[in-house]
Amino acid sequence: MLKKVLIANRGEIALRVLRACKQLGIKTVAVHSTADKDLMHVHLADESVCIGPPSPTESYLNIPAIISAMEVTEADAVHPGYGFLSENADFAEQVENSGFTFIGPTADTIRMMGDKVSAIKVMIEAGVPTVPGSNGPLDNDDARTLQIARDIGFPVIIKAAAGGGGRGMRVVHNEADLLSSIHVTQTEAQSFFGSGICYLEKFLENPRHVEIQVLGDGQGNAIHLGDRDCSLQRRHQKVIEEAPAPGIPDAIRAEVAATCVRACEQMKYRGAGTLEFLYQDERFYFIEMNTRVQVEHPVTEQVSGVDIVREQLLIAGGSPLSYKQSDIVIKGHSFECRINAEDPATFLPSPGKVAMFHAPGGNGVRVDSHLYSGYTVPPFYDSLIAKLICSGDTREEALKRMEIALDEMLIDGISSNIALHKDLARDSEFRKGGVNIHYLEKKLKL
Ligand code: MV4
Repeated sequence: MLKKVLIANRGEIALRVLRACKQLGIKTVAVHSTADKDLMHVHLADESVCIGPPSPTESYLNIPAIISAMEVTEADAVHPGYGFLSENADFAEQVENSGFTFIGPTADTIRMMGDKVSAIKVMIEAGVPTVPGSNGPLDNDDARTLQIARDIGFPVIIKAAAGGGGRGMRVVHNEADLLSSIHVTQTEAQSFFGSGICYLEKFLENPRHVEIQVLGDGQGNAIHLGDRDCSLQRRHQKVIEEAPAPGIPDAIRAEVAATCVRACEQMKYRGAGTLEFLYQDERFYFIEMNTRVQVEHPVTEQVSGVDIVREQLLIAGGSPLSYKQSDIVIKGHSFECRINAEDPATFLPSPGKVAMFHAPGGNGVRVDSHLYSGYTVPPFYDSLIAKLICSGDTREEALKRMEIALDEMLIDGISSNIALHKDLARDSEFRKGGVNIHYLEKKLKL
């Protein structure tokens, strides 16, 4: 069992990890930049260490500073949260080589999933459905590349193997543009990621973004906790997520989840993970796997009853999974509204002092936030300031609670996207369920 965990993150997720540690009786170390000394979890942690100036590269991404903080505080493990170093294989490797535990998969697994070409290969071997595509890197053989694209059929999408999350992609609609677009994407990928390797997929025009939450013990046992729909997004930033994904036939849902479990068992996956899919015309297509806890994990917790961060800590401490697949029953429905400190018109970050913060409450309402009245949101980091998670026995009940909770929520002193959420909670298409990844951007352009 872990005795002391260093939390290598900030904001709401650092607080989320701290709470899970406290519940398990694990001591906590907060590390923070000079701009973050007043963060809620820094005050609540058993110990805190300042690891550098505000710039993330010099603090939350500063590997030697974080490992040094583990040494001086004698922490035995590090929880990376999401973002920052959470999917950095070199960090995981250096943590383990220094004699500490990385709370997450092995460095090799992180590396394998970070390379989208090798991730797809692993998934195909396990029987996970993927997008028709090159199923491997493109080479210099133009005739071969052209033939692959013809076989897939246009439109196709060129993706960087080292990309992901919307970076390093280009859609091609005809043969004439293919080779030059590949060249541009490869050149960009080389300069962004240090690898120009690209692959091809059929471009799906109107998919939903549906993902499956998994847990593995690192010994070949794995379970899934069902699915989430994250289609409501703007510029690759998710705005509202929900679990379960609405309107998916039970047989299709169960079948894809079973393939995810098989993949995790085959690779002896350790910790929490998410397999991302596109869903269109009642078919799932794997695109990427995330090897971290995700921002939207609470909606899965609300409908599965599983505390995902607690499981991460227990697995890292060497415990077997607390649940068998048959213990997991998805019950009810849950939404997460991502509340950002941003200008409602321009979507630009809007940092500053929170004059007053009032969190909503009541049955089925959960607020994951590090905010408090008098706190100053610094300008250096992500603008997520709160997650409002509303749950109920039915999707309709959860939506009603979401409307009420949004009306109760008060954030004075800085701008936020609460008004956007209020609008979405009353949007008839969103209320019907099953909107695709383009819905919000189209709605906002009207
Ligand atoms: C796609 C796609 C359509 N067809 N792949 C964007 C983020 C990255 N994770 C994968 N992405 C996409 N891959 C194929 N073959 C459309 C997107 C996409 C998208 C996916 C999920 C959520 C939002 C998105 C917004 C634009 C494009």
